[in-house]
Amino acid sequence: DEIGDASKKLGDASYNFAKEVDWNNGIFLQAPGKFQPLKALKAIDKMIEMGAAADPKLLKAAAEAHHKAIGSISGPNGVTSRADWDEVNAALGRVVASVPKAKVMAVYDAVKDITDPKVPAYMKSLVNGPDAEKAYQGFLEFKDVVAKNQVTAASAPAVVPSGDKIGAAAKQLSDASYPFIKDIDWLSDIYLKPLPGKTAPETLKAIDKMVVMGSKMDGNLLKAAAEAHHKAIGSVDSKGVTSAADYEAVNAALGRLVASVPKDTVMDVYNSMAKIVDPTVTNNMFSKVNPLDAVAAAKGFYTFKDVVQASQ
Ligand code: DGD
Ligand code: CLA
Ligand code: CLA
Ligand code: PID
Ligand code: PID
Ligand code: PID
Ligand code: PID
Ligand code: PID
Repeated sequence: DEIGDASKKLGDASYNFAKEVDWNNGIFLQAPGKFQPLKALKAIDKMIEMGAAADPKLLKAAAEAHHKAIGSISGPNGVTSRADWDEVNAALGRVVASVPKAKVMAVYDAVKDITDPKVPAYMKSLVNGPDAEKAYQGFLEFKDVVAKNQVTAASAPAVVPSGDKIGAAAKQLSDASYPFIKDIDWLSDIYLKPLPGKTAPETLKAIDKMVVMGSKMDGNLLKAAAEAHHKAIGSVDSKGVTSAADYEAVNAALGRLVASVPKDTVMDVYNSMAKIVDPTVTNNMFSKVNPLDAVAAAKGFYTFKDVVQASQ
């Protein structure tokens, strides 16, 4: 396709730049400017809306391309192979082309809104400047091909299941865990802190398992889960807490999503995360909430998971 061909030209223009970026730099975990969690949540909401509008088959292909690219990383900077760099760009270009332009621009505008204007120049200062300019020129030509192939209407909304066992179990889980949800400080910057003692390549291994799980999920149920999150963000209070009803809808949507992949795929995520999350992290989280609320939530979760497993 045209986007695939254009991604090769983009690769010619941008792979030198890609090799110069230190992908293992911990700076990419930081907020791109002042830490403004509720504003950042708005920007993430725009990404969720764009994801919900995208073609699920193309999202799946993009997740598969990222998994493959993680497998071909080499060198100290963590760069993927030239062929996989092109494949990721092509896959993301196709995702972008599957949503209307306004949804893409809404992401750009909202991210711009939380980004300090000095950030791009600082990023450029870490690489060879002319290579960055060449890469950007390549991006500008690529985006014209994407725009030419872009849809004007979003894909159909998800079909949301109802009257199922997971939906009923989600009500119980949510009743048991909403007090715990209200105890959590959702606006803290602690969730952007590096995991104690873990390197980027170690962390990326666990993220790869999530990428694989994402690529195996049912596309309609993933879209439904994204829509549920978008609705939930719409009802957050000044402390970032969503309404009880929207929280329940998120739990139901995520339970159905988990049930759409094999158990081993879920356990691969759990086990790889358990390897990189030190017990001091979980203990620290526990110390910040009401312990009775946390225990009640955990009980609810362990009951819920049996219902999910039964429909898996
Ligand atoms: C950039 C953008 C990269 C900066 C990276 C910041 C993004 C951080 C994202 C943090 C998100 C947080 C949530 C993630 C979840 C975490 C959960 C825990 O360097 C601009 C200005 C605005 C920049 C900020 C907006 C960036 C938007 C990026 C898209 C969002 C992606 C989402 C990321 C999230 C993660 C995804 C999963 O646009 O951008 C550089 C540009 O900066 C440079 O400015 C441009 C002008 O816009 C353009 O008009 C033009 O002037 C150009 O061109 C210069 O500069 C000139 C000539 O005109 C060209 O013809 C050509 O010759 C060129 O020069 C060659 O140099
Ligand atoms: Mg990403 C984008 C890293 C998995 C879907 N992703 C980005 C970039 C960053 C990144 C490089 C955001 C910051 C930015 O804009 O820098 N992703 C990243 C990592 C992983 C990952 C490390 C780990 C596995 N992604 C992942 C998965 C998915 C996505 C699993 C779902 C399939 N990702 C996704 C989308 C988008 C990203 C849809 C974006 O739109 C965003 C992005 O790249 O926006 C431009 C700048 C970007 C780069 C350095 C890489 C692109 C290079 C271009 C082609 C040329 C360079 C131009 C110039 C110098 C700088 C860009 C200017 C900008 C205004 C266009
Ligand atoms: Mg999420 C999970 C935040 C958007 C899909 N997501 C999580 C949690 C965290 C979170 C609360 C990971 C950390 C953790 O496990 O804490 N997501 C979060 C935010 C946003 C977002 C802030 C922003 C809008 N997500 C989002 C989108 C999607 C997903 C758009 C795609 C549709 N998310 C997704 C999946 C999963 C998450 C598939 C998970 O599996 C993971 C998760 O919750 O795993 C348990 C602990 C979790 C909580 C505090 C909230 C859940 C409470 C449960 C139901 C009861 C509590 C049990 C116990 C006390 C603690 C957990 C024990 C553990 C061993 C299970
Ligand atoms: C400017 C000036 C003009 C010239 C110009 C110009 C530049 C405009 C630009 C630009 C626009 C632009 C847009 C970009 C958009 C990036 C969008 C990224 C989206 C990320 C998403 C993340 C996610 C997911 C994902 C799917 C999940 C949901 C999420 C489901 C169903 C200024 C050059 C024209 C870069 C969507 C993917 C996993 C949230 O106009 O003179 O330069 O860049 O998890 O969905 O689960
Ligand atoms: C524009 C103007 C509108 C019209 C429009 C428009 C276009 C927007 C577009 C577009 C946005 C867009 C985004 C693209 C982003 C590509 C990002 C590629 C990232 C590749 C990576 C590869 C890798 C790895 C990996 C992880 C490793 C690092 C690496 C570590 C820690 C402008 C059409 C709407 C194409 C990250 C995955 C292995 C490097 O909006 O008018 O056209 O395209 O090895 O991580 O090692
Ligand atoms: C300038 C002027 C214009 C011309 C121009 C220009 C240059 C702009 C530039 C540039 C922008 C730019 C951006 C770059 C962005 C790179 C983003 C990389 C993201 C990597 C991540 C990696 C990671 C991980 C991971 C998980 C870990 C955390 C991390 C935990 C819990 C100035 C040329 C356009 C280079 C996210 C995945 C391992 C961080 O605009 O005229 O030159 O470069 O380790 O999670 O640890
Ligand atoms: C233990 C001991 C026994 C008893 C037991 C027990 C507990 C096991 C547990 C547990 C397992 C477990 C699993 C959990 C899994 C969570 C998985 C989260 C996945 C997140 C993903 C994120 C993403 C995306 C997304 C889609 C994108 C890709 C991504 C596309 C196509 C120890 C109780 C049985 C909690 C996949 C969703 C946006 C990466 O076994 O005695 O306690 O918890 O962006 O994909 O866009
Ligand atoms: C298990 C054992 C195997 C069998 C198995 C199994 C099950 C795994 C499961 C499962 C995993 C799983 C995960 C679920 C996670 C639910 C997470 C809910 C999160 C809700 C949120 C709501 C909100 C918001 C929001 C953003 C705001 C904060 C809030 C800010 C900054 C165990 C079956 C494989 C159900 C986050 C979105 C508005 C609170 O593996 O043997 O069954 O379920 O307002 O953000 O304000």
